[in-house]
This record gives sequence, structure tokens and C-alpha cells, in this order.
Amino acid sequence: MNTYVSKVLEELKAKNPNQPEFHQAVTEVLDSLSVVFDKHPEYEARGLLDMLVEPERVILFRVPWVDDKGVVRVNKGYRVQYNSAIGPYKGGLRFHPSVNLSILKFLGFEQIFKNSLTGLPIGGGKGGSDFDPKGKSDNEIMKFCQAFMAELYRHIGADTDVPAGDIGVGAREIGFMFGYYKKLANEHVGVLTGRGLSYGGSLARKEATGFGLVYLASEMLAHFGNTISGKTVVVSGSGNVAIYAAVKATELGGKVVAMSDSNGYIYDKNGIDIKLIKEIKEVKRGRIKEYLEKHPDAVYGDNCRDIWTVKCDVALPCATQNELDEKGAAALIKNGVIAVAEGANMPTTLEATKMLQDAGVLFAPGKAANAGGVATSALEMAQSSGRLFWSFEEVDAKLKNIMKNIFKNISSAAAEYGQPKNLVLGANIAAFKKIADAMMAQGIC
Ligand code: NDP
Ligand code: 2IT
Repeated sequence: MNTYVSKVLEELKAKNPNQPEFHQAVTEVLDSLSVVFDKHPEYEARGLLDMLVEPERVILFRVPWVDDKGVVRVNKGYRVQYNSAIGPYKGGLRFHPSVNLSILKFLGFEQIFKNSLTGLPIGGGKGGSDFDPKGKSDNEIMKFCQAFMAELYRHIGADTDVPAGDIGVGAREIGFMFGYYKKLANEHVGVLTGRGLSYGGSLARKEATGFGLVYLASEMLAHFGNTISGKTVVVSGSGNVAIYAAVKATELGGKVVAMSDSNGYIYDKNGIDIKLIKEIKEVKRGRIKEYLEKHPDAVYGDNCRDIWTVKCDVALPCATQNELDEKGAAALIKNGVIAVAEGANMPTTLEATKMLQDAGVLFAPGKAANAGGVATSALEMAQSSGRLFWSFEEVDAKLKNIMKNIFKNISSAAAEYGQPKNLVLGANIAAFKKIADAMMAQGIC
């Protein structure tokens, strides 16, 4: 590794102990960027990497709220405003009990690179809370969202920082947060994306991450002489990204045979009934096991990680970080997987990624493969600013084009650096170029 790059990485680990996910995300990127720093000593002279790995601002706050029994609850709230070189901070909010600073810094760091790849003017940020929405009433969700926004509103703005959804934050939560922002700030602007269609949202934002993932996976397969049509597909998770990835993969002729949630996975050899999954997850907020009530022939496994033992050609991890480890990768390779495209952020461990690449499996990293969500958020921002409302077809066509361009840019960067199949390298380098140009132009600030 380039000596400047390895010095920055060592210092980062020493200064930020006990943040394993953050170390993992930065290590993956810096591994790729070493060759770029060899060619550009001017970046070191400007301390570019020292600045890039340090968030511009981290906000940590108390979120007190009262549950339905009248008990006072207190959660932690966060917003990591990581890098605004390219545009206003942009990235989702995650509500999940596992949320901590390490996870949000990894997500924020990834987001800088992902947002750069979209080609749109958005910087990188991420936020959220250790609040667990599971089992809470609508009233409790509303109370929590209002308490969260009571602090967050002073730090965000349509031209400053524009949050959106992520795990545990969907249309319901965005609605409650937007309502409270509007009340506090007295302005109806595009300060959150993923809004409902009746109050400034964009058509196709709900579908965008999953659809975009399949568009990118299709581009990758086509580039290497293959297609998703006729392939067996496994999709982990059953949330927003997973559902619309499964919808699009099916529409393009793939057969989705397995999906999961944090409790377990279902395998349906006849092809997953996605309408039923939507009913269970989007309407009833239920568990994936309930699938068996309508399809008793399907098989349920009570360890969600065993989903990777299901034989498939294409695997789309769409649940959470580090869900696909060496054991999962070994099972996929043994069963002849052709391609893995990451719908979630960093779902594959560093070791598993290397195993898949070494075995010749096509591998599309999340920062490229799942960028369709945030790209469509940027299209929502454009519609808000212009007081416009584009049709589903218009937004979907723009999304498709963005994913096509992302694939083109990452595969040509990979080829330029002599490793045409290494899309991890290609994505990191292609994303970095634009960030570096913007940071160099703006000086030490
Ligand atoms: P949702 O909350 O809609 O769904 C999350 C899914 O992942 C659920 O099926 C959930 O199961 C499962 N899951 C969550 N945490 C865990 C865990 N610790 N172990 C096992 N399974 C888990 O979230 P999204 O679909 O929005 O997000 C999924 C992934 O995609 C995340 O990595 C997110 O960062 C990423 N992403 C999301 C984008 C978006 O636009 N929403 C854009 C780009 C990336 P259960 O219900 O049991 O918790
Ligand atoms: O990880 C992600 O890219 C998201 N959760 C979506 C972010 C956004 O601003 O739409």
C-alpha cells in the first residue's frame, strides 16, 4: 500500500478505536485508492486523505419521547455530515437498535463515494437512532419521529443536508418527520426525500433502489456476455430494497426463489409470490414466516444467513451489513453462482468479497449497485426545486440511464487500472476522482 495511504489508515484506526464497521469501509476504499495516490503526490501535499476520512461534522443528540403507557423513553440521535465537496449532505436515516457511531460513519463514508458515482450534485451524510420501530404503535412512531426532528431540524435544509429513509425508516416515518420539520421551520421545501406523492415526493423513488440494483446487475451481466433472464435469483431481506429488486428481477425474466428477514428465510421452488411478500411486509408489517400460511409447500429456515445455501445463479444481498461472510460465499461458489450485486450497504465482508472475486464471480459493490435510490432522491430534489412532477416513466428512464452510466464509468476505471473485472476497484477510483477534483479546487477547509 502507498505509504501516505497506509499512514492515514493506521492513524484512523488508532484515533477511532472500537469502530470495526467504519474501519472496514475505509479499508476497502483505501486499498483501491493506493494506486491513485502513487500517481498523484499533490493529493498528499494537500492532506486530501486526512480531510476525506474525517467527517466535516458529527451531531449527537438526546431524543426523549413518551410511550403509550406514559413511560419516558430516551434514545440517541445522530447525523454525520461527512463531506459536502460535491453538494449538500445527502443520505438516509436508519432506525435500528444496532445503530451506533461506527455504523453511521461507515454508511456516511460509503455515501460520499456512492453519491459521486450518481453524477449528480450531492455530498455524503447519514444519520439515525438506536430506536427500534418493531412492535411500536403508530402513535409511538409519530412521537419518536417528532422528538427526533425537534433537534434535527436546526441542522438540515434543502440546500444544506437532505436526509431520506434507510432501515426502519420508510414512507410512514418520513411523513411524520416532514410534518414536524414543516411546523418548526415554517417552510414546505424538499428537506427530506422519499416523501409521499401528495406532498412533494417523486414517482419511482420507492422502487428506485431495487430497480436500479437489477438494472446495474443486468448491465454487468450483459458486459460479460450474460443476462438475468432465465436465471435463478436469491434476494436476502424483504424490506424496501429487497422487494423491488425481486419485482424487477422477475419482470426481466429471472426466477426469485428465496427471501428473508432477520428471523429466517423462505425458499419457494415455484418462485416467490412477491404480491404476498408485499402484503406481509408493507401492509401487515409481519414476519416472513407467515408466507407458509398461504404457501405450505415453501420451506422455512430459522437462520437468515442460511439463505446463501440456496442454489442460485445471481445473489442480491439486500438486508444489512456483513450478512454475507466467508461461509455464505463458500456456499454460493459451491453452487455455481455467476454474479453477486449488493443492494444493501457493505453486506459482504472483505474476506467474502475476495473469495467471490478470486472464484471469478462477477461482483458489483453496493456503492455502485444500490446508488439508484439516492440518485432518484436527487431527482426528487430537482423536482421540488423546480416545482415539477415527472411521470413514472420519465423518472424510471432517468434512473436506468444513471445506472448504465455508473456501470460504464466503474468498468472503464477498472480497465484503466488493469483489472477489468474488479468493479470494487473501479467504483472506488471512479467515485474518488470527482471528490478529489472538488476538494482540491476548494482548498483546505
Ligand atoms: P428495510 O427496513 O425496508 O428492510 C430491511 C430488511 O433487512 C428487512 O427485511 C430486515 O429484516 C432485514 N434486516 C435488517 N437488519 C437486519 C439484521 N441485523 N440482520 C438480518 N436482517 C436484517 O430497509 P431497506 O430495504 O431500506 O434497506 C436494506 C439495505 O439497503 C440497508 O443496508 C440499507 O442501508 C440499504 N440501502 C437502502 C436504500 C433505500 O433507498 N432504502 C438505498 C441504498 C441502500 P427485519 O424486518 O426482520 O428487521
Ligand atoms: O444508503 C442509501 O443510499 C440510502 N439509504 C438512500 C439515501 C437517500 O438519500 O436517498
